[in-house]
Amino acid sequence: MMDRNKQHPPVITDSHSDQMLRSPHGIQGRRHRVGQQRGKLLLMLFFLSAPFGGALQAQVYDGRACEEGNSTIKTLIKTGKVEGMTLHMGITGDADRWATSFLKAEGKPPESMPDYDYELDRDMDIHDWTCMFAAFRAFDQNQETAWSEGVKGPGVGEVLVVPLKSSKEPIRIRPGFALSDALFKANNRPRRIKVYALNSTGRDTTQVGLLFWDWTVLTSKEFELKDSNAWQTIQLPAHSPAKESVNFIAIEILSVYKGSKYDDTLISEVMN
Ligand SMILES: [Ca+2]
Repeated sequence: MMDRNKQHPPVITDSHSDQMLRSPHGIQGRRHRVGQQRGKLLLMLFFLSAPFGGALQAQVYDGRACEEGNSTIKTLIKTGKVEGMTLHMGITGDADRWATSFLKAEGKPPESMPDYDYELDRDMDIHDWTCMFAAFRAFDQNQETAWSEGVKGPGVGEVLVVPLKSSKEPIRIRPGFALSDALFKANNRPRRIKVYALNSTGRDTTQVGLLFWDWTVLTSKEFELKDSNAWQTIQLPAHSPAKESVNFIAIEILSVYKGSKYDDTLISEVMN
């Protein structure tokens, strides 16, 4: 367990954070499987401010540890409809519930993760550690962090849910582990994917985030991605969500380009 009374590092200024980004963090465990992610692991302000326009106010949170994926998403894309399945988006939100699985950190957590979220909260280390490859890493507006499926094998059939700004604009996707070309090649990249436009009719705003529930599939389409460490653009058929302000897609992995070292499939960023 983390020592919640530990001495906190000094406030990281911009110049210091740049230095820390270039330094080893002593993070062990499964990090080595996908290489060292540099420190911009948790920019929850970005998470909150986009794509929702910064409607939520930052408060002091402990951060919830990521524990398990959300298998109900598979029911949704299979049957086209799921009642309930409340997903929470916010600082203590369901960072691990927006995908059917995620790669869990293994080994001993570090004494302290870099507090890039310092101004928000001084003690989200357990969140930072356990959520290292959780779903929201694919929509944190940082292409150096990534969601990784967490099942045995390449993760065919695993699904990631992503919020988008628009149902009409093309979708930009950065497949694989974009942090470096070496890591991109070492790990699996999605090849064929099936993308589902989702609708959530149940919505609420709370002090600690946004809630979404009652889901349907509006349309879907398969795509073949290029094996390139670069942004790619896909476009779904026209569809009409109940509310244009926040939209969702689900991305199902159908096949992969095999990694040279690891059998984990990653997606670094999805947005529009
Ligand atoms: Ca990311």
